[in-house]
Amino acid sequence: MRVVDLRSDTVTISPREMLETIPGAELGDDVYGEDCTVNELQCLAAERMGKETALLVASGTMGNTVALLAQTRRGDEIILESECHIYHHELGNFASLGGLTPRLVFSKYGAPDPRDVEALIKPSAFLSGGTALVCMENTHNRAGGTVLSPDQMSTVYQVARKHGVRVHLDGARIFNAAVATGLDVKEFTQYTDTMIFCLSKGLGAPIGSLILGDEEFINKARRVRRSMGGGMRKAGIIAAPGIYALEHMVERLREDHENAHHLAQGIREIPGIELDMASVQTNMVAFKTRALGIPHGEFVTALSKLGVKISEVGPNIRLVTHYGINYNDIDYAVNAIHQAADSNRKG
Ligand code: TLP
Repeated sequence: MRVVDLRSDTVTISPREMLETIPGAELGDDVYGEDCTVNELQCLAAERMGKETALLVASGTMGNTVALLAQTRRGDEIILESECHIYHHELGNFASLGGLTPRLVFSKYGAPDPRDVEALIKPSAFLSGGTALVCMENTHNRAGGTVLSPDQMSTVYQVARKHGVRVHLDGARIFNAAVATGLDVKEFTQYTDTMIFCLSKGLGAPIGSLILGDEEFINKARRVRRSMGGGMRKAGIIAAPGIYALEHMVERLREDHENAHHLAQGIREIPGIELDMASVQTNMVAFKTRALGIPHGEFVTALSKLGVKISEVGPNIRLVTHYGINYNDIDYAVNAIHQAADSNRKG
């Protein structure tokens, strides 16, 4: 049976040309800082993001965790958007490994109101840790891949700065935000002190994420990474496809966005499917089937029987477009969704 996998952009199979960069990669021991290919990737990433320096880590989760631990102390508070990945999908590392207390700020499309952020900022005192960090996520996964505009990021950043609080960006999919708006990625990243982005999502690399910030922060991050067993040796085999991803895979994200839009258009009229077109801004389509009377888990199973893999993320069903998915696959998925919805009505 034909299978169209829309569970996540993390399932992307890297292009052959990308994987062919691996055998020729110049390698060295990266714990000694001697892997030329890793160093090249880190320089390239820092340059693209307009940050002083960068550090390669195994995953986005490791990147966020290392970044949080490298700039906070146990007992500190961090301000998180209530639906963010760090809070929902990273197994509470900020608490269990970092000893941090989350203070949540609510939003509709992932962009917190700076006044709500300001209201949560606490000075450090004897009775409480005080706010060490404000985090943002762009694009915002659980909101449906929505973009925080540079203006929205800027207002939160200004509020944090006013109170001497640092800002971290979970920019796992920050290039999707840049491509969707036609802006240089630095327009976004100028409004954060530290950040991560992922190579292994829409950019299609097999492994890896980068942490970025100034030298002092990255030196601390290197220590935390090492303590977690994340000091990798000949990591150039990860970095080589990462360089290819940065050089060849960014602009094509546009295709994923067009496919997601086409998908959303194809299913938005199905009676009982609740899909907010305003949330369809990048490579994700999120909807609910409550009004159809089908629990999300059952809808996911029904679709998989029709050859379309989708997932349940938070309060939504989520479909994600990515490299390897074409217009034809989207039509196939649209048909399957119509079929599953129709058979439920008849049944
Ligand atoms: N997100 C995954 C799942 O964990 C939900 C996905 O399929 O979307 N930040 C954001 C905003 C993310 O969406 C993810 C992955 C991460 C961090 C973590 O990256 P990895 O999976 O590399 O640890």
